[in-house]
Amino acid sequence: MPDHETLARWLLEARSVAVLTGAGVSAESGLATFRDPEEGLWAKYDPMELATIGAFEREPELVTRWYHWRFTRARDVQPNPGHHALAQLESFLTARERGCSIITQNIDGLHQRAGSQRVIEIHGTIHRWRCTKTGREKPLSDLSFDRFPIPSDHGGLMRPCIVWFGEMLPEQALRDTFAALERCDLFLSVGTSATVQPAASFIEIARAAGARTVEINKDATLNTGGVDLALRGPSGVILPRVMEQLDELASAMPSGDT
Ligand code: BJW
Repeated sequence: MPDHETLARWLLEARSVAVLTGAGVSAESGLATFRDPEEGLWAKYDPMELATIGAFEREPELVTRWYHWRFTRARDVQPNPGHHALAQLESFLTARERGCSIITQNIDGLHQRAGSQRVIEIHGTIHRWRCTKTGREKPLSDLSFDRFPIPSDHGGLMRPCIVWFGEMLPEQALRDTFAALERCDLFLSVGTSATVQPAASFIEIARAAGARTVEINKDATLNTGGVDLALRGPSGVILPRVMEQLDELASAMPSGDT
């Protein structure tokens, strides 16, 4: 049986699905991943000079300009067929009273723009910024980017609500993630290199809870050896194909059986 059909069958059987996504899911929208050796952001820029609180404190103007540029990139691209297929999967499962959570490391908001409702943003979002003094948040649309860095109303600076290296993940997002991992009987890892903790270990938690594990990725990763099924290729091609197969299987079943 082809792998995408196996996955469609597992999706049909699943009571609750957790999907971990990474930068690879947004690559086909035109956003660079982090660790691609040629095109990845970290091939061109040093993460320690941009994605840490120390970097922001040393060079607030540079770091603010960099994240403003990242925001304009995210704003100017569109969700791709992979994002749309995941939104479709959520609707499919929700209509059958089954669980579906997208746990994303991406800060770009593209899952939500594709229509996904239950998205847990474990590395935060570029669309909200907060004051370094009070922690008070504002949507990015309320900020004017006419000077860099951006002063807050309370004598601090505005920084993006994203998780930099060495920072804790948002508490509520972590709680929601662990609940989804404990609950799921099918775990999909899509478009992530599985190198950044703690997200890279979520697959172990799902596996320990008894879930089947699947990886969809363009390249092999640290997770590939241990998964029950690995589908190799672009998520914007594989996910729509899986959804097509899932719809076919569901429509071939007697009503009430899906
Ligand atoms: C396709 C595709 C297509 C391409 N289709 N696929 C335990 C051990 C060791 C270290 C640590 C540890 N615990 C914590 C750490 C430190 C650190 C860490 O993990 N470091 C590692 C690098 C070793 N973790 C942290 O600091 C985290 N905080 C934390 O744990 O707090 C507790 C703590 C505090 C202090 C000390 C100890 C513990 C926070 C991590 C925050 C990560 N932030 C970033 C930057 C955000 C801001 C920004 O965007 O600029 O988040 S790093 C960057 O990596 C970004 C991503 O979300 C994250 C993951 O990357 P992702 O998504 O996997 O992208 P890539 O590029 O790596 O992979 C893309 C994949 O897609 C590839 O496989 C491609 O092949 C594939 N692909 N096109 C399908 N079309």
